[in-house]
Amino acid sequence: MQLSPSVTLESHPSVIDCLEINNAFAFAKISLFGGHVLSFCPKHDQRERLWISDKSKLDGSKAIRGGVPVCWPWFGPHNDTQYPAHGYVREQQWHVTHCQDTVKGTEIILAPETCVGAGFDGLAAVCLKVTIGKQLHIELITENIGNSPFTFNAALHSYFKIEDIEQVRLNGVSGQYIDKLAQGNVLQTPSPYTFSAETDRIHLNPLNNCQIQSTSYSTNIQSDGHDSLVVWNPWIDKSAGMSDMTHDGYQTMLCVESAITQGRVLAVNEKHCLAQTIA
Ligand code: TA6
Repeated sequence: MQLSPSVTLESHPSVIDCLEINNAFAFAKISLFGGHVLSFCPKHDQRERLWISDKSKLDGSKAIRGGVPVCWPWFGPHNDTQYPAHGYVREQQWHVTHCQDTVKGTEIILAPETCVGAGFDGLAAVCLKVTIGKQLHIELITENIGNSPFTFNAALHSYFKIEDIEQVRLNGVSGQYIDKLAQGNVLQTPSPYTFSAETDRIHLNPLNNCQIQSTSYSTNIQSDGHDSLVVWNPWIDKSAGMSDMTHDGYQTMLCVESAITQGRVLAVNEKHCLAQTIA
C-alpha cells in the first residue's frame, strides 16, 4: 500500500509489516512492530549505516536484534524483574500517524498501541518522528498528559554496522562512565577508545557528537536531549548465549545509544525530545 510517493507499506504473512522508503536521498526501512528503524542507506554513498543480526526474529515474537530499538519508559532492567528490559513499547505494534514527502526528505510519525503499561505509572503520549533525508534523524517525543509529574528513562538503542570491532575507534567520547560490567564503578573513558572485550558502558554528560571510525569509513552520530551515551558490544561469550545473535555477530556491530538513563522528570504538559541524527 502506497502511503506517499516514497513510502510503501509491505505486508506479508508471518513477517512484521514494514515501511519501505525510497526517496531522492536514501533507502530506509521501518518495522511497524516496535516502531523500529531497521535500515538506512543513503544514496550518495550507498552504505548501510545500521546492523541487523542474521538471526534476528522478524515475526513479532520478540524485540528485533539490530536497527534502532526504542527503549521507553525505562532503560535496561526494571527494578522489578517481572517487567521486560528496556520498557514495553519496542514489542508493541505501532501505527503511522503522519507521512509526508518534503524537499528535505520523508517525514514519518509513528505511535505505539498504548503508552500505558505495567511498571510505569505516568500518563504519557509518545511518538517517534523519523526523517529520512541525506541524514537519518530520529526523535522520540514524550509528553506528560496526566495531572502529575513522572520520571522516565529512554534510549534510541542504535546498532551500527562496522567492519571489524577490533579495528574500530569511537571518537568524541570522553569523561566518566558507569561500567555495567564492573559493579557500576565509575571509570574514565579511554583514549583512543578501542574495543577488545565485552563492553557495556553508560557515559555521563556526553557531548552531542561522536564518530564511529571503522576501517574504511566513519559514521557520525549526533545526540540531543540525552543525559547519557550508552556503548555496548556483547563480544564472544555473550553473543554465544543469545539466541538471536550468530557467534561472530559481535564482530560487525557496535551499539552507540543516545539515552536518558539518570531519570528525567517531566512536568504536567511538558514535552521532551530525545534525538539521534546519523550521517
Ligand atoms: O544498551 C546495552 C544493554 O543494556 C546491554 O546491557 C544489553 O542488555 C543490551 O542492552 C541488549 O539488551 P536486549 O534486552 O535488547 O537484549
